[in-house]
This record gives sequence, C-alpha cells and structure tokens, in this order.
Amino acid sequence: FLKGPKTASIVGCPFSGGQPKVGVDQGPIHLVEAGLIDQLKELGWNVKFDGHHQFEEINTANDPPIGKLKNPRYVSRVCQSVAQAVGEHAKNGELPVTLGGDHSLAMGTISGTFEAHPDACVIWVDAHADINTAETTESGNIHGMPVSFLLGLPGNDHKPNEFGWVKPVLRTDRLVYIGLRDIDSGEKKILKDNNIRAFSMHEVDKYGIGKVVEMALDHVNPNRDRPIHLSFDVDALDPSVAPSTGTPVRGGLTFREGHYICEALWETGLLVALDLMEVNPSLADDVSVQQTVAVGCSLVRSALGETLL
Ligand code: 6HN
Ligand code: MN
Ligand code: MN
Ligand code: MN
Repeated sequence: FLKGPKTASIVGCPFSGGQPKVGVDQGPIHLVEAGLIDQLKELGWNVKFDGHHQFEEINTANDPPIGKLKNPRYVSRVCQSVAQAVGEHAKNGELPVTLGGDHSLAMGTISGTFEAHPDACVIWVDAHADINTAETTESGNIHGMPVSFLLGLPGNDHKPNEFGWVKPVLRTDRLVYIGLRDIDSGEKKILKDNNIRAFSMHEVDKYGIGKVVEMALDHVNPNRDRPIHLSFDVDALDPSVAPSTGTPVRGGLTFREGHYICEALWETGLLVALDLMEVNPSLADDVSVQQTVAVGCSLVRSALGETLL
C-alpha cells in the first residue's frame, strides 16, 4: 500500500450510546451532507458509501448498567457490527473512513483494522485518553474506555461478558497519543504503569507539532513499515476551532496543528484507516456547527491526501 488504497469506504455511524448527550449521532449525517464524499472524489478517490450504518435498535430500558457501565449491551453490539464492516472493507484493500458518532465506536473500528492489518499501530488524537477501565471509570460512559478494552488492561477483568468479542489486539507500544489535556487520575496511573507514550499539549507547545508527529511515529513505527490507524476525536482541536462537541476542553490543537497531523500521516503512505469522531451538531449555534462540520471534512481530506500546494 505504498501510496494507500485507492478506494475509501465511508462508514457513517449515527451512534451516541457511549455517552449521554444527544446529537452526536447526527455528526456523520452532517459530514456527508456537507459534501465530504464529493470532496474525496475530487481528490481522486473512488468512494464507496452505501448509506449510514444501520444499527439494531435496543430499547435502553432493556439495557440497564452493568457495574458502572452505561448502555453496555447497546454499545457492544453496535461496535461489534462496526468492527465487522470496517474489517471487511480493510480486507478488501479499501481505506475505511469511519464518521462518528461517539468515540466508543473506535473499539469497533480498531478491532476491524487489526483483522486486516495485525501489525498496525494506532495514533489517537484527542483531548482525552479514553483509557478508563471498568474499574476506574467515574462517568460510566463507554466513550471514555475503548482504549483499555483494546489493550486488554487489567481492571477490565470486570469488563462485562458482552464485550468478550473485543480482543486485546493493541499493544501498549503500538499506541501513541497526541493532544491530551484532560486525563482522569485513574487514567494517569494507567498511562504511567503501562509506559504508554503520550504527547500532551505541553509537548506540542514545547517541541512544535512537526517534531511531535515525528517522535510519535518513531515510537510506534520506527521503521515506517507498519500500517497506521488514525483515530481523531474532534475535541483534540481547541473549542474555538471545533466548538460542536460533547466534551470540549480549552487549550487544544490549532486548526493547522490538527491538519498537520493528518497531512504528515498521509505522507507516510502507511495510513490504512481513519476515524473522525465526536462531531455533535446539536451542541452549538448554527455558525459553530457549520464551522465544526467544515473542519471535520477538511481533516478527512488532509488525511486522504489534500495538499496545500
Ligand atoms: N471522549 N475521561 C472522561 C470519561 O468520562 O471517562 C471523558 C471521556 C471523553 C471521551 O471525548 O471521546
Ligand atoms: Mn460499507
Ligand atoms: Mn475520544
Ligand atoms: Mn475527547
């Protein structure tokens, strides 16, 4: 995949069960309505989009919490079906672009990627580490937990059986974070105890984004030969750049820093899957929503080869 697959498959996931705020399920619908598919075609991609992913409806009344975890059955089943969709596209040699929806979906997308690319690495761009375990989670919101499930961290022994299909496909040294600035105390301990490499906004300020991306790649992909899965939570960007999202945190990536990450990963020729998560069009005024959706589309274009010159 020297310059990446030529077909991108859009996996739109109108799903919000991993967190409590309504509206994030409308994210993918807005991104597609804003013209993302034609924009990618204009970049030379063959784009497959067969409508937004359909989920089995689960009556939340029949889905009481298990331990602290909210909507556990619903989140699990949706993510399992997303894993299957992404896995199939990836095995076909296509580049799956998953549009969220909340970030619990990455449990599915990354599981799918590893089915096709067992030696892949993950670059997680986010204000948050999303690495709480079933024990450490304070909110019970599963969008704060997908990474711990994918790593198979201890403390997830208490992970409900419903999530038994999530295999520990990800190794701690094949994961790197960029953009962190709001980490729960339990998560800080997990990052330390497991020696997980993270470039917070402090490191972005200190070294600059160019150096940070290079160091991140040196860590997870020293020989630049491993397939890359980029999971981009739009709340990694500063709220002034991407206001319409459920858990905004000030002090985030600038417009250019966010785009630079996408451009630099495209340039590696190793990108095999992309997630764009947590766009919530119901959480702001019309102008802010339009701005956030437009930024979302342009991040995807950058990751898929749009250049400035
Ligand atoms: N996201 N650490 C918090 C929690 O609820 O566990 C926030 C998680 C945010 C998740 O933005 O994808
Ligand atoms: Mn499909
Ligand atoms: Mn996230
Ligand atoms: Mn986040």
